This record gives sequence, C-alpha cells and structure tokens, in this order.
Amino acid sequence: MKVVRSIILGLASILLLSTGLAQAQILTDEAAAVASERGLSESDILAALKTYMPSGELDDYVMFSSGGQSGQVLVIGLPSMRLLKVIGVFSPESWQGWGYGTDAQEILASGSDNGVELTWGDTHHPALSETAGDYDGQYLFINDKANARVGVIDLRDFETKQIVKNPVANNDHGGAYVTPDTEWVIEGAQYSVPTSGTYASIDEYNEEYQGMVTFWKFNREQGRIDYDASFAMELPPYWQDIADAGKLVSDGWVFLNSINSERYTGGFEEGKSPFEVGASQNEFDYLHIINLDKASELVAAGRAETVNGFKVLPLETSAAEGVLFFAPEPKSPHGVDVTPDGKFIVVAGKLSPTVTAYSFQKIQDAIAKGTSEQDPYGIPILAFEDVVEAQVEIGLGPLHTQFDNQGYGYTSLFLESAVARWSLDGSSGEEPWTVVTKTPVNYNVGHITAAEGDTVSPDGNYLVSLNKWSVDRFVNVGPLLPQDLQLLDISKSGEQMQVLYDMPMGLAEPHYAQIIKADKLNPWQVYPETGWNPTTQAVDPIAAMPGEERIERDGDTVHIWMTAVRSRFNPERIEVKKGDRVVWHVTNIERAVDNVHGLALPDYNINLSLEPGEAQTFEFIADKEGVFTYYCSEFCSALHLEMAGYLMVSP
Ligand code: RUQ
Ligand code: CUA
Repeated sequence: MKVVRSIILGLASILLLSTGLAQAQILTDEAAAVASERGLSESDILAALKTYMPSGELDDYVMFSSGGQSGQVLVIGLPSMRLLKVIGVFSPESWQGWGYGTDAQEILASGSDNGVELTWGDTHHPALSETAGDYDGQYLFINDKANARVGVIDLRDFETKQIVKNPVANNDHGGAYVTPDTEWVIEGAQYSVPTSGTYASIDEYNEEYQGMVTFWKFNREQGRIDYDASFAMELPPYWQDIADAGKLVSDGWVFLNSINSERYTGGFEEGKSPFEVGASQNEFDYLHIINLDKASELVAAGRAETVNGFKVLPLETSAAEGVLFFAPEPKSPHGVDVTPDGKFIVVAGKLSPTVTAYSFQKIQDAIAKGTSEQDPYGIPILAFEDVVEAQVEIGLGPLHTQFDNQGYGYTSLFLESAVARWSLDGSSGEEPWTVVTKTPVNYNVGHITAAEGDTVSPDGNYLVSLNKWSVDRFVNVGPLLPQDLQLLDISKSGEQMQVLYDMPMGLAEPHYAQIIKADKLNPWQVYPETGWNPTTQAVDPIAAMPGEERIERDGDTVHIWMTAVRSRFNPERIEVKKGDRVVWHVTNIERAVDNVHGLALPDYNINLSLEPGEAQTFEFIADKEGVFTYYCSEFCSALHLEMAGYLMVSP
C-alpha cells in the first residue's frame, strides 16, 4: 500500500493549498484507509479521479450508443459513463410514452404494412448528422438490421421523428452512415434476397438474388428523409457488410465491404458446410468503391429502374458508367473506416491479422489506368497492389478502427480481447503503419468508438470499447450477462492507454456508438410553446389549450380537450358510452423545466409522457364498460397522487 499512500499524500498536498493542513491531513488518512481497505491500486485511484463526477458537474462528452435488440438508442455521459437517457426508436418505450400516442404509433408502425406488426428492432450503427465532416449535434440516424429500417431522431428533443422501411431490402447491417454534409444516409443490406420481395429458389441464387445499398436523401430543413428523392443501387449477391462515407479528398465516394463473395448458400442439414465455413473460403472478398455523386447524377438523369415503387440503379448501369469498382480485401473483412483526412480507407479482416489501408489517390489512379479484371457481374476489380498503401500487422480478429487527433488509428481485436493503437502515415511521429501498443479489454471487443472519432477532426481523449462478453466482470445475474462498455483514456501518446471504467449494459447488446462534444448539443429544456406537437415540431392546431378544456360529442365520437398542470387534469370526470370512439387531446401547460406529467389510462393500454408544453392526441374505442381511473404517471409534486380522474363508460 506504499504506492497508494504516496499518491494520496500527493493529492493531499494539492488539497493542502486550498483547504488547509488539518482538513487535508484528515482526508489523507481517511482516503488512504479506504483505498487500503478496498485494495485499490495507484491506477485504480487515478481512474477514479479521472471519471468521478461530483453531483451537479456535467460530462464533457455525450455518447449515443445503439441499444441493440432493444430497438433503442442509449445516451451516456463521458467520462462518468452515466446513463442519461434511453430513446425509444423501433420498440414502444413506456417511460417516454413512445408508441402510445397516435403520431408515435404511426411512426412506430412503419414497415408493418405487410400484415405483421413489427414491435422491435436490432439497432447497430448510430450516425450523428455532420456539417463539413464534423458532428453538428442536430440529428441522429440509426438502423434496424432486422427489418431494414432507418430511424431519424431530432436532437432538439431527443425523440424519434421518422422511421423509413427499405422497400428493396430485407435486412440492413450496413447502416446508418452519413456523408459529410448529411445529404445522404447510407444503408447497406446484408443477406442477399430477391429485392423485388418475391420468391426465387436458392438454386437460382446467382441470378435471382441481389445485394443492395440504399442512399436516403436527407432534408435537413424538414428533418426528414425524403423517400422520393432517395434511391438504391443493385449490387451482386455478395453479403455487403458495413460502410463509410468518404470525406474531404474522398468526399462523394462511399466504401462498403462485403463477405461471402463465394455466394455460398448454406445447406448444413444436407451435409454441406455451414455458412461460417462456406462463406469464408476465399482469401479475398471485395471492397465496394462507389462513386455516389455519379450514381445520383445517373438517377437524376432517369437511369434508375423502379422496384417496389423505389428507384434502383441497375447493376449493369453501375458497371458500364464507372459507378462501382471492387478492390480485393483480405480475409472475411469486417470494418471499413475512412481516416480523418479522407486519404485512406482502413479495412480489417476478421480472419487476417492485419488492417489494410487503401489509398484513395491510388484508387483514383487505378480507375484511370483501367483494369481488365472483372467479377462475374462485370464489375471492374482493381489490383490489390495498385490500391494498397500499407498493411499493418495488428493481431487476431481485427474488427473496427477509430482515429484520434495525434495521428493514431485504433483497432479492436476480437480474438485477442485488446485495442491496438497504431500509427497512420506519420503525423504521430512514430514509424508509419506500425502497432505502437495494445491494451487488454474484457472481453472480446466488437466496436470501439473515440471522441468525435468519425469526423474530420477527432478529439482523442477517450475511447470506449464495446465488449461483447463480460464473463467475470460483474455480480452474477443469471446466464444472460450484461455487455461491458469500457472507457479508455487515450489522451497520452505512445504506449500509454488506461482502462478507466466498466459500464455494465444490462438491457441489450449495444453495437456501435458515436461520441460528441457535449457543448455541440443544444436541446430544448421545455418545448418552445404551449401546445407543441413533437412530431411536427410546431404548435398543433388541434392541441388542447388552457381555458378551452372541454368534452364534445359528435355522433359516436367523443372529443376530449384536456390540460395537465401541477397537480390536476382538467377535466377530471369523463363520461362516455360503451362503443364510443374517444379522441383525447391533452397538453401539459407547464413552462418550468422538468415539470413533466404522465397520462396513464391502464385498461386501455395508454401511457403518455407530457413534457412541458407538449401536446398529444390518442384515441381508442371505449369497448369496455365500467369505471376506469386515469392518473399522472410521472411523480410531479407532493400532490401527484391526487392528479387523477375517472373515465366512466356506461352501457
Ligand atoms: S458490425 S455485428 Cu457494426 Cu461489427 Cu454489427
Ligand atoms: Cu402530474 Cu404526477
């Protein structure tokens, strides 16, 4: 405990300056005793000092993490790793009342029009909106791999505004990513299917199944994806994996990797190799290099076909017009990440102990030079040696790469359970393209994310390792273990990286996250005006307004205009007849920060969260006779329990 003692004494001497000898001495002894009792090492104490956030102090960064199978987005403060919010996106979320009002129900039902109600999503990759390649704090996009959907979250109120269902893809691992000015949101499909949505025998896989990438046009003023201005590009039936947009010199291009260039179709039950073997035979798969600017020009010139009512650029057109090129990528590739300067595209190979850095300039030169190599669909294949700048011997199971402000790349090593720091082309001062250090993480890291790590100007400072396994890291809570998000300090150069904090994530498997400087976010504290509709982001003309509360009958429909304020609803008694359609408008007319009311109507499965100023509408058929209570489901005042009313449904 000598080390502990000396570091605490060191601390004490700093405190001494401000607090005086007596107090510092007390703290020293007490703190040293605590450290000793708890068996804390010097680096434990440093980690605690770097992450502890006194009450009322605010975090420097905000991390938006996918919520995995919860279909949600998680908002986490850094460096404290405190969970600040869960945003409902693809699944109902009852704290926020997400999915219980009419508007949210409609958004949530997007994609449910083929007769099956979708109530969950598998969120993988959140993407913050960007301006000139930097996060701008305005919007967040997130994909639902399971159902090929993309959600749009407005960061003025951290609520989901739109979900688009991809009409020509069945699933989408490769989303969401944005171009440097958020003109396009990229969504790559994964498992190839016939994009028309019709049946085709798996024996006709090579001809009748397609790969796909979709470019959703984002309208920033409206805060919505413009469905009609969006398009998809048909791709060969390889399994396109994840993507990244070019930036700066490579702006206008998109890079998408793929697996299963074998076009393997499974059949383990018939004695064939399973997918994991059959789809991993080739030494190389194909990095897809897409000229997005050219693709969108072709679509604008009417060269797209219509599939399921959606514009799709045919594969032959992309091949003939120089929109799509391939470069070999080793082996069973996974992550593809563009360096902050846009000059290199870094690809990790799950089954190759390297990361490969492709040079955008060399790609351009190789395209200009031309190639006679083609895949079976006529897509030009650029020669590996023509386009590769460097390969870094990185370790086992490399997956994803992030960047900092010191000229380093960071790659997650799934099999080694480590994060490797390596030098890019030289600005770090280390020998270019070499591993500098590795830091173990626990265990089996998938993605990593660095502060502002996908921008043209990363911050460094922090990196979060999103570990897939937690094994022995937390108290046993049964056979389904939490994921483990570990915070690393990457502020020092060279060999020093320190694991600072373990955050158990006990609500799903977060896949990827992005970290933004907290002061770039500027959300509302209360809605701008009373009667605000969060879906339209404007005052709702049908909102219930103070002084105009009433109940009106119109044939079999009963309209209720209700306000909520501490600590009462107005009206408090509502009488309808069995079978009536009830259309209920409710507005929280508070203007004070954090004065939220809920409106729960249990027997009709309603729960709304009404933030200050917010107006909501919901409706139902009063098909159950009886007396039902509605109450405020958010603790709002000492008389919160009295904030209630009766709904009486008479025969
Ligand atoms: S990819 S398994 Cu982001 Cu590593 Cu989804
Ligand atoms: Cu309003 Cu509780």
